[in-house]
Order: sequence, then C-alpha cells, then structure tokens
Amino acid sequence: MANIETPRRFPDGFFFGSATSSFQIEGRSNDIPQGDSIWDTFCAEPGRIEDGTHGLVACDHVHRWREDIELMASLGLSTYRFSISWPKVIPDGTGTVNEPGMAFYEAIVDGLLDAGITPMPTLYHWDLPQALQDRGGWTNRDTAEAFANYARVMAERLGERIPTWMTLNEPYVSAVLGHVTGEHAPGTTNLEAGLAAAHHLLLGHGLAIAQLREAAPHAELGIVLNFTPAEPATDAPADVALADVRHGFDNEWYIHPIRRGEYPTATVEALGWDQSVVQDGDLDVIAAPIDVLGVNYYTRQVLSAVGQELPFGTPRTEMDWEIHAPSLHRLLTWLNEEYGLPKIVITENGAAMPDNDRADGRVHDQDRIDYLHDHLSAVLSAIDDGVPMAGYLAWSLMDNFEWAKGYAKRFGIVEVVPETLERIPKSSALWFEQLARTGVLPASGSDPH
Ligand code: IFM
Repeated sequence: MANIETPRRFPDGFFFGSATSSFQIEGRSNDIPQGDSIWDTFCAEPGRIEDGTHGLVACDHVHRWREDIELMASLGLSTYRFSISWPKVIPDGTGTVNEPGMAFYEAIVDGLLDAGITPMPTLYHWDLPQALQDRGGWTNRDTAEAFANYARVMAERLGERIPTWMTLNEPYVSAVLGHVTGEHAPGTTNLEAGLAAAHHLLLGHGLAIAQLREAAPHAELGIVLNFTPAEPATDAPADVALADVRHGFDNEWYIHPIRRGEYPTATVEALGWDQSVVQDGDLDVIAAPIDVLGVNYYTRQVLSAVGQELPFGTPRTEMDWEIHAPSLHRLLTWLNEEYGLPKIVITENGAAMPDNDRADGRVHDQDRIDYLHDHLSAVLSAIDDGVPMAGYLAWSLMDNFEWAKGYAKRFGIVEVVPETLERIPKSSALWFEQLARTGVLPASGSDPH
C-alpha cells in the first residue's frame, strides 16, 4: 500500500494527534506524593521487566510536561490522549483526593487548552493502586465501584474542560496479560481470575459511564479497546476453529457485551466459563451507550492448529509483530457493520523500530513512516467505505517504558535520548507534522529530512 499513485485528503474535521500513558512517561516527583501502583510492585520483582528497568523516572514528564506540550504544538498536533494515574490522584484507590496529584492534571489540561490542543484523558491505563490490588484488584467486584467513584471525582474536577473521556485502555491486556499469562502486573496466571478481572473491568467501565454522564453531561464518552484480528492459516477446520476462538476471546469479548449486552456465546462455551461473577443487571450496566470507540491496532494473528510460526518471512516490527495494514481496514469495516458505532477514533497505532539510522543526529525512521503511511491509508479506505472515523492518534508521542519490555522497544515519533531525556523529533514526527497540518496523505511516505 505504500505506493498508491496520488495523494489523498482526510475529511475536514478529521484530527491528528498522539497518545501516551501515565506510567509509561511520567515518573515521580517529590512534590507529588503518590501511592504505589501494581506496576511499581511488578517492576520491583526480579525478572519481570526484560531490561530490569522501572517507571520511577520514565520520560520525566512529571517535570517536563510543559516542554512536551510545546513539542506537540510545534508538530501541529491537535489532540493529545494521555492517561491519569489513579494512585497520583487517589493514592489508595478510594478515599481522600491527593491535591498535588489533581493539580498536576489540572495544569496539564490547562496547558493543552492554552496550546490549542484538545485533551483526551483515559482514566485507567493499567496503573491500578496497589492498595486495591492488596484487596484482590480487578478480581474483586469492589474495584469496579472504586473505579466509578474515581471517574466521578475526575469529571467533577476537570469536567468542563474535557470534551472526551475514555474509561479504560485495553481491558483485554489488563485481564489476560495481567491475570492469565502473567506477563503484566499483577502477574498471576489463572484463567478464572482473568475472566473475573475482564468482567469487573467492563463493569467498572459501565459504572463509570453512568457517573461521567451525570457529572459531565456535555462530554463524549468512550472506551479504548485493542483488536488483533485472527485469521486461520488455512481452510482446514481446525485452523478455522482456532481462529474463531481467538477472535472471540481477544476481540469480541469486550465490544460484544458493550454493544450487545451479552458475552459472545460460542466463546463462553469454548472456554467453559460458568459466569458466576456476573450478577443480575451487570450486562445492562456494561451496555450503556457510548459516543465513541477508541481502536488500538498494531498487528494481526494468523493461526495454525498444528502450531507453526506464521506467517513466514513477512515484515515485522521490533516487537516481532507482523506489519499488516489491510487488516486495519478490514477491522474497521467489520466493527462498523457488526456494531454500528457512532464514531471511531484510532487511539493507538504505531511501531517499535530499530531506530539505528541517525545520520545527522536525527533518527531517520523510514520504516516507521512507511508503517504510519500504510495504516493511515487503511483508515482512508475505511472512510471511503462509510466507517465514521473521526481521528488518528499515533502511538506514541515519544519513546517510553514499554511495560515488560522496558525501554528497549521504542515506539516514539520523538526520540527520548536515554542519558539526557532530551526530546528529538524523528523523521516520522516531521512527516506526521506535514500530514497533521495539511490533512493530505502523500502518495508514498518519504522521509522529509
Ligand atoms: O505501549 C503500549 C500501550 O501502553 C498500550 N497499547 C500497546 C502499546 C504498545 O505495546
């Protein structure tokens, strides 16, 4: 898709911006006492993070946020999706508001608005207060209630200034990587725990939507889900069945109850899930109307029941994720046809790349430009097919803490120099700036510098 013949224009009003999350960029400040999150605990456990690092400093955004806002403005970005650290605002997850933490986010929101950048906060991007984890975390139904209370507090304090609230980021990852595979905090390995966590995350989302509707009636409300389309390697029934189960478990499990008020039946049966954690009325809460769906897309999965590594020889990112933009187009049209959403925003899309071409002090990341170009082209194709796409946010504004991978995987369009934390726009940032300023996707994605 990189060499489509003519430039194409995004519709008027389509917005371009970038995304980050609290634990991945903020770090800590002595001026903002805060509670620990499950990721602080996880990082402190030997062997959990590949390079042995942690989030105590990260990109030091807690001190450099003004500079980061100026950077976004200089790149012509009109929207910034960030997340609020629950333990910075309510250190124990419930109870008293931590005023220095709240002031930090109020200042960021005011700074963004002053710079002409629309703030799009996500309330939960995986940094659960450890105090709540000590009581069972997302496997405990009370956490859903605590989340809704926290959402209410935030809406009451930031209310008028926020046009779009996102509740959760990628509940699949919180539930499955956090509780089933154990790759993420809190690091347990139990399918039942994962299914309970997924249900309580969705319940927390629904309860939070109710609170946000009351406290911020003017705002658009939504959730950010990640999708990894699942395709069978062959037409063999075993491959098709495997792809169906993965599609149900990885993709439908979250959007289906939100839009249809039920878990996908075939997947419930395939998992043998007894649904004992689901109480009367929960699915009605979960199915509360949303105004916008945030879609995070990075790659697809091709599944073979005989367990081959698939597909062979296709281009991949540093995460070893296949680069496959046509799957984004298909995903968006499927979501639109199946779930009839009012509005979709690409809330994350991007690539970890080697970033080792740095001729004149700048990272020349032609591979990342190609990735962005081809996925933006897929978004344009979805728009042509009538999908109500409203915006695109690149993951990520800057290199940051990539969870269990530490700092070795760099997704930023802006480099963060490890030794100094200096921010240097990569070629992809300058390429993205041209797109953001003109709304025109060039015929191919060439390095502007
Ligand atoms: O860095 C993460 C982000 O926190 C959530 N979505 C996927 C990104 C890349 O792995």
